[in-house]
Amino acid sequence: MRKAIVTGAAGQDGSYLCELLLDKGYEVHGIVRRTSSGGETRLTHLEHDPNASGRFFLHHGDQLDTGRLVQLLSKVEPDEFYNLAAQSHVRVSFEIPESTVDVTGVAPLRALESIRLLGLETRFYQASSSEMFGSTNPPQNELSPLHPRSPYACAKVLAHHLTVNYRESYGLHAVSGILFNHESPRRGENFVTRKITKAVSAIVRGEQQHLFLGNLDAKRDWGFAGDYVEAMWRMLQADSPDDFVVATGEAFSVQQFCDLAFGHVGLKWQDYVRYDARFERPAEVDHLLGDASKAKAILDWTPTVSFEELVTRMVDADLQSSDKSVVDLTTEHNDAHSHS
Ligand code: G4F
Repeated sequence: MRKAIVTGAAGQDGSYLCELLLDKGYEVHGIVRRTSSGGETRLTHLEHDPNASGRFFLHHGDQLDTGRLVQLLSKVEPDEFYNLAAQSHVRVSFEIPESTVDVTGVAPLRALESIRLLGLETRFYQASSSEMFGSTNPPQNELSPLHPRSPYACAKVLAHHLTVNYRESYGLHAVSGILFNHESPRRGENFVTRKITKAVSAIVRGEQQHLFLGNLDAKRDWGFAGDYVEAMWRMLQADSPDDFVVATGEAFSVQQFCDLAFGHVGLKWQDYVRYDARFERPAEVDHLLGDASKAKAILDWTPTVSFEELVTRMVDADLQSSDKSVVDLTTEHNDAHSHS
C-alpha cells in the first residue's frame, strides 16, 4: 500500500487531498497543528469512514518542529509528501511577516532537508502559489517572472526555489505546483470568496445587514479546490519531476464574484456591500490569470467546474448549512471577526 504524508491536512486543500488519496487506496498520514479552537472538522467524516479504517492517521505536528517531522518521516517512510501547511492569508502576512516566512517559506526546507538526510525515496510536492507572480502581467505560466507583493508571496518564492534547488542539487523527486486561487464550500471564511458567500447566506437569513470588503477590482483566476488536488496528485505520478501552473484560464473581479453570488439569491450586491479600507493590502496583486497548458499537455489535467458553478455551489452550501461555520484551523485570524 502506498503511503502519503500531508501537512496542513485540516485545511481546505488538505481535506480534499486526504479524501482523494484514500479513494486511491493510499495509507494517509495527515499532520495537523494543535489549536485551542477544537477538532479537525474538515476531517471528521474521514475519521469515521469505514473505508478509510486503518488507513487514515492524524498526527499533531508543527511546521517549526523539525524533530517531529524527522520522527514522522522515519516512522512512516512515505512514498509521497505533500507540503500544504502554511500561513496562507496574504493580508495577514503583512501583520506577521516573520512567522509567515518561517512557516510558509523556511518550513519546506526543513522537509526537503529531512527527506534528503534520511535518504528517503519520498516524492515531494510543494504548494506554490500564483501570488508569486504578483505584479507580472497576465497571463502567467511557468516561465513568467516572479514579482511577489507580500511577505506571504516572498515566502512562497523562497520555498519554490528551494524545491527546484533540491531537485537540481540532490536529484530529489520534488515538484512545485503553482496553483492559482482555488475555492470550495470548505474555504476558510476570511478569504474573499467564502466571506462573500457566507455573508449572502447570513443576509438571506436576516442575520447580517452589510458586507464590508476592500478592493473590488482585483481579478483572480478562481477554480474548484477538488480539481486542484487532483492536479497535485498527477504531478507526483509523472515520470520526471517538474513545475506546473494549475489554473482555469479565466479571471473575474471580486465585484463580479459579488454580482453572481448576490444575484443567485435575487439580490443586488450594491445594496449590501460597503467599502472598508481595513481589508486593503499595502501592495495589491491586481490581475492573476493562469495559463495551464503545460499541465494539460503533460498531466492531462483540466478543470471541471466553471466559475459560475463554483460561486453557486458555494452560496448553496452556505444556505444549506444549518451549522454556522466550519471551524477554520488555519493560522490567520478571521476578517469577519476582526470586524465585529
Ligand atoms: O481571497 P483572498 O484573500 O485571496 P488571495 O489574496 O488572492 O490569496 C489566495 O490565493 C492565493 C493563490 O493565488 C493563495 F496563495 C493564497 O494562500 C490565498 O489562498 O483575496 C482575493 C482578492 C484580493 O485582491 C483582496 O484584496 O480579494 C480582495 N479583497 C477585497 N476585499 C478581499 C477583501 N480579500 C479578503 N480576504 N477580504 C476582504 O474583505
